[in-house]
Amino acid sequence: MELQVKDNGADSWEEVMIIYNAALKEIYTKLEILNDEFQHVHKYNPIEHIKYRVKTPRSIVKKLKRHGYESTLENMVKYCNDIAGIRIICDYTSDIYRIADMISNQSDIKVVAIKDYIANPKPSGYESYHMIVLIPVYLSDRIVDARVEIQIRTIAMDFWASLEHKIQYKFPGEVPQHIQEQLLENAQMVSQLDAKMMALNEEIRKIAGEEGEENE
Ligand code: 0O2
Repeated sequence: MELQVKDNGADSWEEVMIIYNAALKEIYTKLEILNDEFQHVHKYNPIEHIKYRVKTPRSIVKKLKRHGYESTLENMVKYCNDIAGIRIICDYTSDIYRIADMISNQSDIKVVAIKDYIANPKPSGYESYHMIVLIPVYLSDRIVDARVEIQIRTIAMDFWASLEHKIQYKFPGEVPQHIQEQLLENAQMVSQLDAKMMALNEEIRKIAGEEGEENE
C-alpha cells in the first residue's frame, strides 16, 4: 500500500522522512549491486556516480505552492513526486536506457511514470530521463510503498542542467532572452557531444573486441 499520512505534527514528519530515506538507501544499494554485476559480466561500469537527497521542506513548500496546493504533510506525500530523489550519472546515452531497463526489471519496483526528456527535450534544452517508482519499505508493523524520483543523465547533460538550475536561481522572474538562447545552443552541443562520444566508444569497443578475438 502506498504511503499515506494524516497530518499529526512533527512525529508524522519524522516518520515520513525515515521512510523516504529508507527508500533511497534501498534504491542506492540496488544500483550498486547492478553496477558491480555489470562490471563483473561486461567489464564495464554503466554508472559513473550516484547522488541522492531528500527534498528540503522549503523546496517542497515552494513546489506545492507552484502547483496550487496547501502546504500540509498530506499534500506533500500525495502531490510531491520527488521528496526522495536519486540522480544517476552515466558516460553514454545508451547507458541511461540500459539502467532504466534494469530498474524496471526489478520485481519489487513498480514504475508509475516515465518522462523521457532525451527523446523529447524541454523547450529550454533540458535533457534527462525521469522515472517515478514505488519501492516497498519494510517497517516494524507494516510495509509501505514509497515514491522515489529517479533522474538518469549523462555527465554532459548533468553539467548543462546544473548550470541552468543556478541561472534560474539568479533570475527568479524570467531568464534574459540572450541567456536562454545560449543555453539552448549549448544544450544542442551537449546532445551532439553525447552522440559523438557514444559512437566513438562503440567503435573503440568493436576494435578492442576484434583484437581480443584474434588473441584467443
Ligand atoms: P528542484 O529544485 O531541482 O528540485 P513533478 O515532479 O512530476 O511533480 P514536474 O516539475 O513536472 O513535476 O516534473 P519534471 O519535469 O519531471 O521535473 C522534476 C525535476 O526535474 C525538477 O524538480 C528538476 O530537478 C528537474 N528538472 C525538470 N526540468 C528541468 C529544467 O528545465 N532544468 C533543470 N535544471 N532541471 C529540471 P523541481 O522540483 O522542479 O526542482
